[in-house]
Amino acid sequence: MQKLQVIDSHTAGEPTRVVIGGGPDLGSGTVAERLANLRDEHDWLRRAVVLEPRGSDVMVGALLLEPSSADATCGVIYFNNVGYLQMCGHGTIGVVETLRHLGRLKSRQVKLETCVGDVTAGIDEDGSVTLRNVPSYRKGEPWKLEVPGYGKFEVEVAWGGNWFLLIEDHGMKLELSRVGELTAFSLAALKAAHALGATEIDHVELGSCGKAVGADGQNFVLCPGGAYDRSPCGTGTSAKLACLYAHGKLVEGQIWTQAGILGTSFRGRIAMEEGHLIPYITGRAYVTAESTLNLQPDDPFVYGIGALPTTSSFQMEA
Ligand code: PYC
Repeated sequence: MQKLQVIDSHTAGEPTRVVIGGGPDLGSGTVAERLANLRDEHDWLRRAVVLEPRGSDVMVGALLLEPSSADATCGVIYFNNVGYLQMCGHGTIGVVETLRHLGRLKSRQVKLETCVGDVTAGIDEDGSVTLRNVPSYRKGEPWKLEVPGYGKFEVEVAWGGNWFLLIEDHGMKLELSRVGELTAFSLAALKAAHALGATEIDHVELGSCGKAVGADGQNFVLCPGGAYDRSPCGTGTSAKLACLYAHGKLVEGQIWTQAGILGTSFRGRIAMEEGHLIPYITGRAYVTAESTLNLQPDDPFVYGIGALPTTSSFQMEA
């Protein structure tokens, strides 16, 4: 029977399941090449790790790899209920906390290879992790998007390691009790943006003032696969910082506290380095379990339940 060793954690409420042993040999090459191999030849691993009954729609998986350069700690591939993520901010904080928990860090500084470039992270005195993300930017100017059934909204598109459609003036309250409405609106907006050819966008970020939760901003982030991010989303916070900078509302070094829908928060700031806007995101992760996943060949759901009428199929219709 095949077995996978995993460590579970959550970062500001959003879970990460790190696969530390038992995965397939993906050969050598860049993380992007090994991701293509995992996706094309071994997608069973993603399904077994994050789908029900072992996982759930909200679970993000992270497969650790041997690094391809000597100065990197490891490579990492992120995945979720419907496929592969290019980067993951909360997941990176979870991976670093997992490596610390396992005693695998030689110093408080970590360099991880991802399929969109190297990211570095440092463990702070209080146990939080500060991630130096990939260069981020807003794509073009804000524009008006007609969302059928809802109206016309000013939107922005930004890269923070994943592609985000950001909407601030949506007129909806960002409250946990309204997750159904927020999800339905986000899916409709995503569908409208895709219909206009912006098919690279895979996350929607609804923003609002964060005063009620003691932050500068609050967000609701819908992930590919239809689950909402329980954390303020590391790549989403990076995209937001890039938009704030483009509006002249954030300067280098200024701290921006970004709360998510649960009211948990990340601290963000930007630095201009070699002409690029680099987001620094600080958050805290907690290890919640160390387990072995058993993959019994006669289990009808050994590779997960793929056809439940969950938010995943909801997303596919969008
Ligand atoms: O923190 O970047 C993030 C993220 C992406 C999807 C879920 N979390």
